[in-house]
Amino acid sequence: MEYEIKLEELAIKLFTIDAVKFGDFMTKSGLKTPVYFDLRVIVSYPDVMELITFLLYNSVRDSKCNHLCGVPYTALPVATLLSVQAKRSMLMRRKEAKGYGTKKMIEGHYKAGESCLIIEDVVTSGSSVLETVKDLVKEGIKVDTAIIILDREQGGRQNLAANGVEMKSLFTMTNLIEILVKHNKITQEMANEVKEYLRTTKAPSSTEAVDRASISFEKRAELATNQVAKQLFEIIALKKTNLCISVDLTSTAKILDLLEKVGEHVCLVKTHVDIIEDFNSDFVIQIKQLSKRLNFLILEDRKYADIGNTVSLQYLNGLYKIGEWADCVTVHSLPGEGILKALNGSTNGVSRGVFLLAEMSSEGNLITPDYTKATVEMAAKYPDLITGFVCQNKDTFKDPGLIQLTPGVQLETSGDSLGQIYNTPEKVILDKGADIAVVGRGIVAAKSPETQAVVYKNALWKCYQKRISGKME
Ligand code: 5BU
Repeated sequence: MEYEIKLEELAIKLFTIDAVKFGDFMTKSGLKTPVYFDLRVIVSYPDVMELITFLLYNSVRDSKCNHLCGVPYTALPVATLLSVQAKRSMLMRRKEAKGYGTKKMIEGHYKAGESCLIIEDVVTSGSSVLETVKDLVKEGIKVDTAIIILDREQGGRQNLAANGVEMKSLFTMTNLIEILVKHNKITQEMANEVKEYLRTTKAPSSTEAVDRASISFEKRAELATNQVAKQLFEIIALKKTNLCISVDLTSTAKILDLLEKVGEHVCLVKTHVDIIEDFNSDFVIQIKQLSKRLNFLILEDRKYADIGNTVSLQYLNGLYKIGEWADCVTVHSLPGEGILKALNGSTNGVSRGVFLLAEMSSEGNLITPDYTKATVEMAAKYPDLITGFVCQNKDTFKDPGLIQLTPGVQLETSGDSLGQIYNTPEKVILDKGADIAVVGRGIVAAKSPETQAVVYKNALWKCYQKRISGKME
């Protein structure tokens, strides 16, 4: 109750000090608006600052975040007061990088893998919040919540949600206006005019999305929520290779012989266990030993596509008992969420990993943009299980803690006679946003697979380095 009373008190005060004005105004972008906010003035009113701190305090206290960060400049003093009161560390984002020394955008003491709560005054499109989020995420800091004084209800909430940031606000514009009408500060007619304006004027969809492709693999390891993704990012960074070999061979001896030669150059080995003619338990022991010795993970490209119950049987039983040796598997989203529910969990205490198929490399495949979008949305509900997506495009997903695995890679673009489409390492890493490139016949069918693996490894790594250095033409 005290909270409600104080909230109304704040609304009236904001009106009284002209932080909220009604009439005919022009926005920065030249649009007409009947309501105008300028919260920069609040610093001159200690009672208003105190009220805002009081009202935001609980959200900060209840958050598990390591740090707070105010969006420059208006929210900085508010964040400072909250930081002191909640005894929570504050970070500061620079508006411009320093011209000398380190190009640091975030000031304060922090470590990659820590989390940060965003504080902001007014959100219209959400782009200012996202600029701050972007710089924090680049440092490996997780951001999932933004606390706002006023939500203008013009699309900011949706834009933030699309970037994985939940917005909590003291007021929405509608509810602020209702309070002001109740206290006879504005007429019902004015309230209706504002409501009509809100109904018809939306902020454009924000383009300030976090660019996962510009973040280093070391930092992304800290942002991963699935243990297999974290491990894979770490292996990639340590071995300096984002090459996955697809060992599409039909005898265990040939597979083991190939891996002995190329294992040190790859981060991931992709198998199709059902094409092996002499599969046996000794093969499993040997490939696991190789994976430990040469430090790579194993992805069984099983492409599960059945109802949850069948998939859980296929995963743990039968001849192959895939769940016992594969670090991760590929899964279709086609059957719906049941398939993820079936796989969610761990085997013998070890976290499982799933690469969900969001797109395919083959010509004429029936996956549509809506299917891809629904697949990414489905994955968001299983942060502990999803390692990443098998996909072909950078825009398919945004979360920097997930991995883009892209098959269909060869040094020369072409295809095969059965619909496979190939892209070069440059194209998949620099244009298409791949984190790991899958190469099968490009290496396996080469005269010297070992030499060719090194060629692919170096080409892919060079592109990755170029990508994170930001020097793309
Ligand atoms: P290739 O020899 O480099 O063409 O082998 C590509 C591998 O990736 C092969 O094992 C396919 O089953 C796998 N693959 C693919 O090529 N395209 C896709 O969209 C998916 C998997 Br999903």
